[in-house]
Amino acid sequence: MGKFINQMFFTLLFVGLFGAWVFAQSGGTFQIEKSVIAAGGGSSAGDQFSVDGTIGQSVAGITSTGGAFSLAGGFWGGTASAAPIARTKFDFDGDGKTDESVFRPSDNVWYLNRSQAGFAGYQFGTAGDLITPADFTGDGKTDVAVFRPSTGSWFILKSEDGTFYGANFGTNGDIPAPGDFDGDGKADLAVFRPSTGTWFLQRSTAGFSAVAFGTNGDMPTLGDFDGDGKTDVAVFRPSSGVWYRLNSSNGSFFGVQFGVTGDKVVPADYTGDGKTDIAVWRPLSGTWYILKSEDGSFYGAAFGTAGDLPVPGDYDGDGKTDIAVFRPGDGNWYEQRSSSGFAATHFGTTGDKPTPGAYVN
Ligand SMILES: [Ca+2]
Ligand SMILES: [Ca+2]
Ligand SMILES: [Ca+2]
Ligand SMILES: [Ca+2]
Repeated sequence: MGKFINQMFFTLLFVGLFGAWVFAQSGGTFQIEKSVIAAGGGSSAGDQFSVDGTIGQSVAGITSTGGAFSLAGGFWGGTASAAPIARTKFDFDGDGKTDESVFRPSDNVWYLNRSQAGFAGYQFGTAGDLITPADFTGDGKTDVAVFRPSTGSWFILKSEDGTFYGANFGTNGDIPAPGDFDGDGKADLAVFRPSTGTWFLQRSTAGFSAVAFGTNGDMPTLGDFDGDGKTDVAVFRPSSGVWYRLNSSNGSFFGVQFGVTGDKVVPADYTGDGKTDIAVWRPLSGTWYILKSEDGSFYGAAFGTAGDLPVPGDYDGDGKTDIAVFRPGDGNWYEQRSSSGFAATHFGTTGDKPTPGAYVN
């Protein structure tokens, strides 16, 4: 019917422009095979039919009938789909952009400079807690959360309604390493136990798992390196600068040397291909080194100085993690945003822990 309506449209257009130069459809019975998408309109008349009105989404559901035809408007097929949930890290308002945010140990308050919802402060946690912000509830908004080493307890402030819940998982000396290990959209409670080189995962859908991987002195490195939507069990070994991981997609082992002792591990998806890139920040020179997941090549970028804390995040929401640092001395954020360019923001003060640096070891 696309053709038919187009003909009809042009016919009417020509009628309008040239008056009597009429090109009309006529015949006994029309077979209308396709629908038009918007821009219908006008009318056409003949011996066996008469169609009036607009055919398109705005009048979908209406059935036109006549002597020799029946025309049913309809909605486009498929079921209504909800807007996709942004899965951006350290994004407390769920707008797809990482928010500048800090935890202040002196008053146990989380201060959030949310990119869309604005300022918020939550007193949550106590001295000695380790901050563990992640989206545990799966609504696309990062939840304020802490791990309490003294009791092996997690406390999570739900983004949905501001209530909190607690769970015991892990013990003193464990390094919290929450991630979405089963790929259901919810971060899972997880710890790495250096003393035995064991990961303990409490997966939200797939349940409990213990995985022997890594050794004492290793640092857990959170990311989805193989891009299957599941966080991979992975560590960085500072003594040798080697990254080791188990690819969640097929269980295969992978190791690569990248970085040296003293580097900060800052794995994230800097290139925007959906795979976490292995990356380090070297404090002495303030240099970022990023190993591209696409082709295994690497690049370096000088950004930040000694004493800064690396806070990689997607501050401009373009799907690529941006290199960024928090300067504890003055509470300034410096961001080299992949699409929006450089930005400097003051948020926080001396002694604050920037939440996007929560898993930077
Ligand atoms: Ca945000
Ligand atoms: Ca999960
Ligand atoms: Ca994975
Ligand atoms: Ca970005």
